[in-house]
Amino acid sequence: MSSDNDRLIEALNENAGHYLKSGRLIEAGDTPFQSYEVWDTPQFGRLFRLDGFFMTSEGDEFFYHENLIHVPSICQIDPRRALIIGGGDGGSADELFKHPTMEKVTLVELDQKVVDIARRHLPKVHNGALDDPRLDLQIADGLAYVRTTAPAAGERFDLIVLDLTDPIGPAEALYTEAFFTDCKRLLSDQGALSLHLGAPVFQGERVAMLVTRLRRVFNTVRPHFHYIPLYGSLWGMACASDHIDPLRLSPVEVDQRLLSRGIQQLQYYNGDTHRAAFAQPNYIRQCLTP
Ligand code: AAT
Repeated sequence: MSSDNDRLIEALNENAGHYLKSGRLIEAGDTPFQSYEVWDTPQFGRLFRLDGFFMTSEGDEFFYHENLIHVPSICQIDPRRALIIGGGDGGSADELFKHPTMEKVTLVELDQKVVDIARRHLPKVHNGALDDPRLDLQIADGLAYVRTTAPAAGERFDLIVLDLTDPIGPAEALYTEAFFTDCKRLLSDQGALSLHLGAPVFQGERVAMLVTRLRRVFNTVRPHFHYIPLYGSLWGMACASDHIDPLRLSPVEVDQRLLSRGIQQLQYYNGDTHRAAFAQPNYIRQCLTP
């Protein structure tokens, strides 16, 4: 048995949580916004935490980023412009650039230090996406950015990705009905919002509340669920849109689109996982029924 001080522990609620053996500390410090640590862990290699919460790791990042990005974007005919709020590690941008029609990804990250850390320590998470010429990197508060941006009709976003810390503490205001409404204003006529919701088993009220808020703003809200190893649990995500519905694509159509777009190197996502992610056990259906 290892002692508590070689463990990185994350609480999922006040009664439960999970841990990973820490391994070697590579860098730690405080930014003007949050504290950070980069570890080299035996289970997942490089691992990044903010304020003591797991953000991403090079060993499991594909579970999170592939589903957050490809579930909505495969439903769009030609995803061309995307906005990521948060996501300074570059993992979401990397997945977006796999769609050959992608012309521009605007990434609005609050904390310059997160981008610096990712460039230095997390190359297997961003795979160079942070230096892709199609990336428009802006260090700013996503809340203010979404409120004040007024793109011309042809410059609206096909996808807005909330790749944010959990809706407790600083990011709380980016999970409100008002913020979702501001995001909707920026979406194109194939537009969708993609975000993560939390752990239905351990944070059921949070997941249900977010789905309710999204349903007040968007016509079609499709929660989907994936096991995310770093987060220690089944994790909810949602695709919210007035234009696309991920349930309309069959597994075969998803696989055909992946093939025709030349997206062949994914580690998680395929037509079967796309469809399966929307299959909800009864207790989750009940949790999500208003
Ligand atoms: N790609 C998976 C990693 C993240 S990190 C979330 C990012 O959101 C952090 O870099 C943080 O600095 C940024 N962020 C927080 N608030 C804002 C804001 N207001 N505007 C812009 N960026 C912000 C997601 C982790 C998910 C954790 C699940 N438990």
